[in-house]
Amino acid sequence: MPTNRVSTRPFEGQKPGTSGLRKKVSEFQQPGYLENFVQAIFNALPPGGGRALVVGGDGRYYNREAIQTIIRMAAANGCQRMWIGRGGLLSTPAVSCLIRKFGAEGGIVLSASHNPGGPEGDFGIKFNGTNGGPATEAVTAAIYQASLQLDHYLTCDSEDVSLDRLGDSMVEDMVVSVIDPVADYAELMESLFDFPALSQLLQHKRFRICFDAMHAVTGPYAKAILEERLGAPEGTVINAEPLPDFGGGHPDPNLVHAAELVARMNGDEPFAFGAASDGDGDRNMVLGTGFYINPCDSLAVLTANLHLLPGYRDGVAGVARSMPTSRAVDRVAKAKGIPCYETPTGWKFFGNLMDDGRITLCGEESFGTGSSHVREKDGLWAVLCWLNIIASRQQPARAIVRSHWQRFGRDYFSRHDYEEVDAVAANQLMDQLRGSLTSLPGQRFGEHVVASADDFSYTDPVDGSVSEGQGLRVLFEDDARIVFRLSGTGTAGATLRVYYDRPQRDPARLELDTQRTLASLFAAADEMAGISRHTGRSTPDVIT
Ligand code: G16
Repeated sequence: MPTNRVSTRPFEGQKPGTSGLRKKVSEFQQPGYLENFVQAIFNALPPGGGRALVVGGDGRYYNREAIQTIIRMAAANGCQRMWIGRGGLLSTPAVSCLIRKFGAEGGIVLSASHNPGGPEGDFGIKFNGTNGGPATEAVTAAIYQASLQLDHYLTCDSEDVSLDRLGDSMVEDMVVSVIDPVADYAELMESLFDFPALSQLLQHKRFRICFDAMHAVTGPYAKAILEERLGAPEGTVINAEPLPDFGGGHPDPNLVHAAELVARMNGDEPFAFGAASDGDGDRNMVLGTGFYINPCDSLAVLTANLHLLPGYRDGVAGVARSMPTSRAVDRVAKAKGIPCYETPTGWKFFGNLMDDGRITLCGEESFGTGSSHVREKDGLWAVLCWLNIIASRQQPARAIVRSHWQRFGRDYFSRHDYEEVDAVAANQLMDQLRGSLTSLPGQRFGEHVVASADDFSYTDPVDGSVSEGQGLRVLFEDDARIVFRLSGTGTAGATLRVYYDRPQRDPARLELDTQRTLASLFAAADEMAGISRHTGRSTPDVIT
């Protein structure tokens, strides 16, 4: 079959953000747009690279069409072997699992994560490397450079591959295997957790749970593992069918968007535990009865208890958190005498630390938690961790968190997002604040006096690479902290994220209202950065 060389010209703006290239579906549907980015991936790989790839997506609108394009282009670019999840579905952690299991040279994930889908929604694509993790900064920079130099892409005229039938077929010289998207991932989970104990817990009459798959990719995984393998009652997983538009919802597992889960948890049925996952299955939100567990606390609690789980009996080598994530986990690491790394936002920064054996566990405030079993954050894994800890300690989630706070103290944490802000105004805010950083120490904002302020820069301890400009952080003398950064995952205007955290050690002050506890910091942030002046907004759009 002949290879077609199709002339093209670079598109502007194919620079990957925090996690791959995310744009409106309509932008991806422009002739040559997806093709250019895929060709840029192949051009950026080392010679002979990309011969064995795992490909899958979260099932959002345009997933199937994109996969057929990628199949033809991969064959024309010399790929020999490709594994695709049936129906074009693979969760992001499952892609990572399969790359590692098959020894593939990488993978292509089609997802815009928690962003809405459908013809008017978002689409995304990212490349994962041989370790199963998101491409490093050096690789994404190479992909971007390649995208700027394109004058052609390679494809072929093959028929569409049937994505719904398991089995192998040939496209040029490439063997394409359509595989069960769940089986290998489920096997990995079984090797990490105490499945008999989980079965007993989930079949207990007085321990009902609710898992909201939000009509996204985790549905089939959660049904297969929680209901079919572990015997949780049918209906435990709600919104289990992946839909191209996520049923019109916003597949972001937080208290606002996982509204059905929250309503059920607060309803008449006595649920002991609730959880939700996002579009591509890498994020998680966990809830106890009448109790929201902040992702920063979740990371700290998992770090303190991971040794209880069969796959982690050897202990935790070290932990890492993204810089804006609260410092709750730092104290657990200190108590355990293990290292704790502070990385920039983005899962790609954890990969080297895991590959080098420095960390076992990592997480972010953005509802991401994961371990070295794969190189992505993993929503369902985090839920199984919690359930296994509940089973092992024989305590409800709420009691586990409360006793954690009693032992380690609590870090009140909240993130305020100002979405679709005018990009020029958002950059002005950041530039002005950056310009004032050196003069901030010593200044008082209400009850808080600034101790230090900087623009976070990270030197990877493994390869020595330096990532600058990763967020403005302001630390106060009372140990409270504010972080300002612009999101790297939005697709319209700019999203300003302001992160607040405030440690509390007084055992009598561990159950206060978070927003009220942090209110004086909100005022300080507005005074120091002029949030309302620059954005024209008096309140954030999303509070987590
Ligand atoms: C991605 C990254 C995460 C990051 C999150 C938010 O997650 O993998 O590391 O924390 O975006 O990034 P930002 O604050 O730049 O928008 P996901 O789940 O969207 O792939």
